[in-house]
Amino acid sequence: MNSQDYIAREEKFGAHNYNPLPVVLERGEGVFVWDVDGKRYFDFLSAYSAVNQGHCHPKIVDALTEQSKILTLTSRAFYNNVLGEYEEYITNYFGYDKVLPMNTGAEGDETAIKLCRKWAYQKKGIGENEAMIIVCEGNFHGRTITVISMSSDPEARNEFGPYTPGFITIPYNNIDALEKELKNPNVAGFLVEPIQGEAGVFVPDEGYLKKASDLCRQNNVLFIADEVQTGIARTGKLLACDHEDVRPDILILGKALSGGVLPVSAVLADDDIMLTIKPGEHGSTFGGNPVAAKVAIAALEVVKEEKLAENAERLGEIFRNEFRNIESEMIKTVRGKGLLNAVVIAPKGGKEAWDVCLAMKEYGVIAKPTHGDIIRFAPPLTITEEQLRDAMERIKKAFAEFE
Ligand code: IF1
Repeated sequence: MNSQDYIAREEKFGAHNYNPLPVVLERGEGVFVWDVDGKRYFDFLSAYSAVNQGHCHPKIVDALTEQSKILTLTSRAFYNNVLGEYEEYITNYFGYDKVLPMNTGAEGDETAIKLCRKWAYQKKGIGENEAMIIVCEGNFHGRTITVISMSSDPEARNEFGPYTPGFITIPYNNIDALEKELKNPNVAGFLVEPIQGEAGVFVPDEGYLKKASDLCRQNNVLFIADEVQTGIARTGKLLACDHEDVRPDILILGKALSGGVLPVSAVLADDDIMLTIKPGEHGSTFGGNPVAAKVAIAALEVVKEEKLAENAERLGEIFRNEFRNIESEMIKTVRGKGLLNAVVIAPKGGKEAWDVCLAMKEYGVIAKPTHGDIIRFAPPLTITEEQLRDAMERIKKAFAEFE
């Protein structure tokens, strides 16, 4: 079978809810992936920041294989000997009293919303079914009905209604709008991405998160950070909130929490919030399973052992500087933090971001356009300076094709 055959088979038997770049991958190691013809690529998507630790990281894969030979799943109907070890590890790691383990990022967001609402009724004293959560325009928190009910993106929400009520939408990066809505006594939480990923790696003004979190505290409103994409060293700190010394009341993690080997998400909070959910009120068959627990410990250890946050910070600077030096009329804006970056593409002679991605693919770098005119650049955080410079040369050649 060649690439075309693989693509045709997916087209025939798979739902058409994606439009992938035409590359068929079969192997990954570190920052590289190989296609079915044996051609090697730098992976500049990292599975949407899930493989921050690099593809098939040996330590993480060892944790996966070792634990999967011993015990994979007990459900939460019984205790197991691994979950507590993970709970202790991750709560110490991020500095919270408790963790609630789930699987996908969207489930993490759902969990945070449920937790916020419980807290609103039990602790803040909001009337039954009256709790409101403030969210931001351009947000992306996943694909469930409640999560898309918070979305302002027509593609994500149209014709999926009716929608879940209880959300107030304000512009992102706008403190005045937040301050105004916080006057509403039924507001229980403010859910925010420290950098908006799907919106095109939109970095808010310096001080925005700090002011927002201070205002939430003053108004007895929970500051809830969705760090599913920005967390785990991606932006040059362990959490993107760390750039402003902000400590979320509820922290949502996913993606790289497993280094991309299986879906693992987590919600962290202190007892005052977390203990408002009682036995039987929330859960998941797979959440906190022994394999996920061992994998997440390994994935988090790798982040510290290999100093991935420091590497992301340093190489992110180099990436943006190098990119800004590329002479191309197609490069409109370069923005980002750490190794979460985006380039806004100005179309030229009918050629767009998609064509640039196809050209980069020919030169051995894969990335994906979003919103038509933005290319996200997010390599694994294990990338070395030499590898980054090699990839940059290839990216430059791709842009030169359009001059
Ligand atoms: C898709 C983007 C990335 C997320 C934040 C929760 C979730 C996500 C901040 C849900 C997921 C994804 C999912 C992926 C595309 C993607 C994405 F393009 F939409 F913006 F990463 F850049 N919170 N992000 O970014 O996590 O339930 O998927 O585990 O194809 O939907 P999930």
